[in-house]
Amino acid sequence: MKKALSIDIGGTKICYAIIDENGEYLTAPQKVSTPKSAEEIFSLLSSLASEYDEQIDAVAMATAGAVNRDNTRVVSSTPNLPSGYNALDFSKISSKKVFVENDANAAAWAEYKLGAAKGCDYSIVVTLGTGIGSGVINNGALIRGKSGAAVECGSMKIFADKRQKCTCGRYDCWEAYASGTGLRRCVQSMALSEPEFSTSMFKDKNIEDLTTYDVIDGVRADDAFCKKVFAQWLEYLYVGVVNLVDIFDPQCIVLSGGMGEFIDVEQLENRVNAEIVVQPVKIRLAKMKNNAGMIGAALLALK
Ligand code: BMX
Repeated sequence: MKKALSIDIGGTKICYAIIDENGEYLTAPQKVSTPKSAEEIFSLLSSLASEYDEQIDAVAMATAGAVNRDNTRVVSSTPNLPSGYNALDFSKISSKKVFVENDANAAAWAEYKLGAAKGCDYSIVVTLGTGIGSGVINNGALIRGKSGAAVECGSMKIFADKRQKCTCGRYDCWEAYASGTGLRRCVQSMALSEPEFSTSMFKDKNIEDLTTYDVIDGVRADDAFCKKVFAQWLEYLYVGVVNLVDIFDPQCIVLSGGMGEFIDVEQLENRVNAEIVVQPVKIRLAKMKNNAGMIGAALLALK
């Protein structure tokens, strides 16, 4: 049975584990904070690869950022990753095969092979985290595009009149509204505009300190203001999902990320199906939660 050291690299944390070609964990996933510079990330990855060198056949990486067609490096990324990251040649971290894939593409592969999209040769995974990631399976294969970078749908524009700047420096990317970070922006701006904030459980908190977690806690506690914020965030999510379904005509869309459990998936599915021009779609929550990227990267690396 072949094994990979699989590493998921995000802007805030790096997770890793040894995973076999069936997607089973051979070691418990471990988590470390993402170092602040590209050089430190590279040396951390190199030392992990040498630590596990004798136990593995390959190093698999799921990373934020658009990955090249050779699956060796990132070709473009938002400032959620440190400057210099795109220049790193990951094939140099180990003498073993190193396979790099975009985190959401890897998650899409894992959900297709083992999770919520199993059996759906036409499926999409949307990851709702710091940014919005997406991976599209078309006829049983990932859509890669001419440079490997296809379907960075967090960068899809949802307004044309420059309402909100995105972390990438452009305006009105979908992820500026419907990511986890988007929910934080939403709560902070609605705290200024919505009368319900004055009776909210968070009314005494500094507006700039309101977080995504506050909204989630408020929704759990039935707080009217937080429910209104979450409903607005869901509208942003809905708009993007409709666009994706009309473009790719998938059998199912899988939503992944911590906010998933608060989404009324059935209601979202009904609304989306009432709007689209293609045939009806199923909307599901991810089965593998935050580990899908690591598992998908390992499956792809050992394929
Ligand atoms: C951004 C982009 C994608 C990534 C997605 C989810 C960067 C650094 N990231 O749209 O490549 O798939 O975020 O990333 O360019 P996460 O950080 O939310 O996991």
